[in-house]
Amino acid sequence: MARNKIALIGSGQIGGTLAHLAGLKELGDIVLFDIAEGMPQGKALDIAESSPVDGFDAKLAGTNTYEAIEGADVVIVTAGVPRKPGMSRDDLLEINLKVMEQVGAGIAKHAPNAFVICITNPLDAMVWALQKFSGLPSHKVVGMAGVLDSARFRYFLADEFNVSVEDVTAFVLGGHGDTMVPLTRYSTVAGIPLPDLVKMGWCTAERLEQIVQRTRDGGAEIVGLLKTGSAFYAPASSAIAMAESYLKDKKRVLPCAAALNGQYGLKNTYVGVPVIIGAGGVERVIEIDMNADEKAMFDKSVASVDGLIEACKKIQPSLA
Ligand code: A3D
Repeated sequence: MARNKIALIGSGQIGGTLAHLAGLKELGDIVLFDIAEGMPQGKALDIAESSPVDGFDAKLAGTNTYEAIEGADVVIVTAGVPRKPGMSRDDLLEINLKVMEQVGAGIAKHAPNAFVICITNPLDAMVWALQKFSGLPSHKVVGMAGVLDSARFRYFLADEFNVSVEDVTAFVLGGHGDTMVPLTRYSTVAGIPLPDLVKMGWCTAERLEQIVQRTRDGGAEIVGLLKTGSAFYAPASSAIAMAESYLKDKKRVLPCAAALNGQYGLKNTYVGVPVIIGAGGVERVIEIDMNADEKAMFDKSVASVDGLIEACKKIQPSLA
């Protein structure tokens, strides 16, 4: 059986890390695409030269032409510009919308059967636009944000409670950004929900709220420290988990920005919700029960995503 083919559109900080991880995990052959000449070729060669040391077999190629992604099984999109200190994700909208138009056309022409994972910010609006520009079925185009946001939440909780990250599950809903909705009720340490841990005296409700806020600000915290760009290791790991679930038909339940067609009472939009990812792409959107507070936070988050989608339609009327 031939190896899977993974195309990475954008070979910057996240793209390079994705290529390295996909190689280490032997997910398939890897094509790094970028508009910068020489850079994807250089990264591909560098990672290929690490393969004898780490013991993985994968062909790596760098390219500046879309022909090279022909027939890709998975396409992960990071093309565009990242945030600099002081910039919000939304400041990136206009520049990255143009990039999504080019990328969408390239995917439609050369990899129409791929499972597409978008990472470019502002995430929910960009994945919505990429699906429109590419014309691929909406269950094959998904956005990465919730896996990263919940990983941050899990890491902070594990650190606070001094337990293994493996035993912390966490649940984050809504758009990627300041309005994301970390759901404490559905987040657990070895199955014990966080509100119960507060009752058991593991931490105070105030401390838990601080951790929730740090999760919401998790991206900005890294931008502030790095100064020259945004997070890339954890975002890459998160997208690889989604790609792996698709390629191996693992049917993992992961929070992703998914197209809603009536679920949660919403249509024609992309919002972070729990989904099952398997060989069929997004095989199911899971509709969870929310209490009044959670629903209010979710609605606020949806409204902020809707605002960005409307802004995209103004910039690019063909999307309306
Ligand atoms: P960076 O290292 O700048 O890489 C982006 C790459 O895209 C660069 O190499 C550019 O040359 C390339 N590029 C620009 N325009 C095009 C084009 N038209 N076609 C192909 N390639 C192009 O950024 P990064 O890898 O750090 O981040 C990439 C994106 O991910 C940014 O939009 C970030 O804001 C976003 N991001 C999202 C998350 C989420 O959780 C959703 C987290 C971190 C970063």
